[in-house]
Amino acid sequence: MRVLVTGGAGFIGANFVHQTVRERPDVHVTVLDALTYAGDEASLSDVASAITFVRGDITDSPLVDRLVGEADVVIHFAAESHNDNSLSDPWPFVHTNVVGTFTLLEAVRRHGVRYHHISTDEVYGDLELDDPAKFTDQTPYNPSSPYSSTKASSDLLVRAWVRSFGVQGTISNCSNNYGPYQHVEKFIPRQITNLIDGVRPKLYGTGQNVRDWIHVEDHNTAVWAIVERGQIGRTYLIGADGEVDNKSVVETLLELMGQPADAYDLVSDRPGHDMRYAIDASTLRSELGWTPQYGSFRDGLAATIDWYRANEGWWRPRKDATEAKYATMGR
Ligand code: NAD
Ligand code: TDX
Repeated sequence: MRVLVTGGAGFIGANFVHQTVRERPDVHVTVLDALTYAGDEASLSDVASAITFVRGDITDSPLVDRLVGEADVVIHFAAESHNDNSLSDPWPFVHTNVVGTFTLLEAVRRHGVRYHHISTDEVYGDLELDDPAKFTDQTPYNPSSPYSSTKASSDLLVRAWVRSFGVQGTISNCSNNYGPYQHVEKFIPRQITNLIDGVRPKLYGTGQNVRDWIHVEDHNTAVWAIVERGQIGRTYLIGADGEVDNKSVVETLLELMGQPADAYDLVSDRPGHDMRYAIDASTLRSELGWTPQYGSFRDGLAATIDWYRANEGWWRPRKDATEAKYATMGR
């Protein structure tokens, strides 16, 4: 099987490529990635000899057309992925998330190639802290940020291309991922690398916001389950019942890294900050037989801390520029 992975030099894509090379010798992976500030070819150095890497933009229609024509399946991870950036400069989000998805959909339509679309739970908006509900595939779309609205737009394009043009597509909406190779702009790696540098973690607002954490390896086993056994046209929600508030995440990191539990700072809140995400992944479990393997969030965080300690050469080059960008946002 020939798989075209867009965004394979980013966090989740790179982990997906590692997992695939490790566990599926019958699959040949081609990565298409523009290597934006968020992409790093070094994230694929361990598997470089086993894959084909193409540097290019998913809005480059002739390039996309050629690569899709050579693939059996397209798995579309590439995106502008960070909410804070989308608040200061939304255009790249429209370009990559909307125009890029359109470009891929037109190519899979021409070539009749199977397409899986990676998306986020943020398309559903947010939940109140005391709401017993979780997101399901019936929850109405209600995105809050330029990031989540462009992801929602891309999902709707997929649904239309499946219905109107018979594209063989599936969609997954996953909750917050953590694990190796995540950019230091994101919450958990930012705090781990701050602590390595002797800087106090920074919590937005009051730290009460809840995210539903899943280890990136579990996300990626779910993606394979959908690619292999998912029903065309369906949306699958991916989550591992991992709701934790941000303050508790920081307190656990502080404890695991030998600091007092209150050694963090509260900083100004993200505008429009979603309060809570929570995924009901029962369909994925019951229909596709998927189960997450990373049971303990605390153990997963400890392993992630070890990874950032052991791989300073990977994240260090991006740290100062990331913090400089945050300084301009007052966060
Ligand atoms: P990331 O920002 O770490 O990686 C994105 C990758 O896409 C980078 O390698 C970048 O170079 C590449 N890219 C960006 N624009 C491109 C373009 N125009 N052409 C080609 N390549 C381009 O993102 P991530 O966290 O790995 O997220 C991957 C996907 O998973 C995204 O679609 C995101 O919306 C989705 N998702 C992420 C999370 C999460 O917690 N990180 C949760 C749910 C869904
Ligand atoms: O320094 C910080 N302090 C802080 O309190 C940062 C960077 C974040 N936060 C908060 C904001 C969120 O409530 O932590 C939470 C997580 O923040 P992010 O890592 O920016 O993730 P989030 O905005 O929840 O979005 C993530 O999950 C869904 C990914 O970035 C998206 O790509 C994915 O779709």
